[in-house]
Amino acid sequence: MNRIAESELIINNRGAVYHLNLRPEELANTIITVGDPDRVQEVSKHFDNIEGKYQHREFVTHTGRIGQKRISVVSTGIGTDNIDIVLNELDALVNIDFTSRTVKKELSKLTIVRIGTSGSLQADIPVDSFVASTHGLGVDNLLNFYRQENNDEDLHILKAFTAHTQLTGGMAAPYIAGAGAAVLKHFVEGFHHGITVTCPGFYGPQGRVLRLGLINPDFIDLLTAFRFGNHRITNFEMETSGIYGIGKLLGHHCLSLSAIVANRVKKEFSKDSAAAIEQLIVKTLGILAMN
Ligand code: R1P
Ligand code: URA
Repeated sequence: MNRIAESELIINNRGAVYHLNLRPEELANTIITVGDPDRVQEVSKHFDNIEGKYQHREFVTHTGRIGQKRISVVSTGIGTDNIDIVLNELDALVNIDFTSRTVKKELSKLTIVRIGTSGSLQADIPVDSFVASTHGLGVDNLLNFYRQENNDEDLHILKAFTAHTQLTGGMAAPYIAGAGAAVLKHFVEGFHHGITVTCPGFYGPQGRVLRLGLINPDFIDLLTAFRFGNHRITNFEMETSGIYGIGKLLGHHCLSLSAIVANRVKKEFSKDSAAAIEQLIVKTLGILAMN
């Protein structure tokens, strides 16, 4: 077994992984990720008990229980650059022995569910509704640094998307990864399903113009118009493709859920986004506690 060097897997004086500041025993196998560090307490306030609170930089974790179910809620901050850190460190916490610094023989599968906010790309997916992402389609470049594994349907969607948007060359090559089917199947009633596009920014990369001009101002309309069989792009945000891409390569069950706070077709923003997020948190915890 190859020993992973101190420079590659950084463990602090507390015996905790570098960015997340978590020791293996401080993490549950069911994990909720949220972008906003302040949203961690909005999730953990629903726990029956909280056994530990941990923080380093924007990475806040609360671990506790709802009934018998042990759950950790972890903030990721914004963007797939942070997702690279969070997913790799969550996996290291369960699948690497911190004493011998070797990969364990028996690998564990985590259930990782993102509760985030997002912009709808379809007129019929209104603000304050919820989306469960069937796929994360990344235009953020993260997975292009890893050896990817795709099934045939994913590759067909990607090929159709590349032909439709002509998004190659100058910008990052798109990539795709599906949701964990074992967890997606519990999130049907009350959720729109569709492809979520993950962008490397909130303004230009999501077609928002404040003062800067865009190279491809039609990009957002192309996303709305894209169809492949029954698949369409429902929404975009900034983490899903990284979670699905890295999570799948590492063998975890991942799902991204979004409260729609903006509808970019109808040019509307939620009048009470906090209430929509609270509803999504309660609904998600109810489903996770039962499964
Ligand atoms: C942008 O405002 C942020 O909101 C969305 C995007 O993915 C991005 O992180 O998710 P969160 O509300 O989970 O942060
Ligand atoms: N988060 C995003 O990334 N985009 C939106 O439009 C809303 C939330």
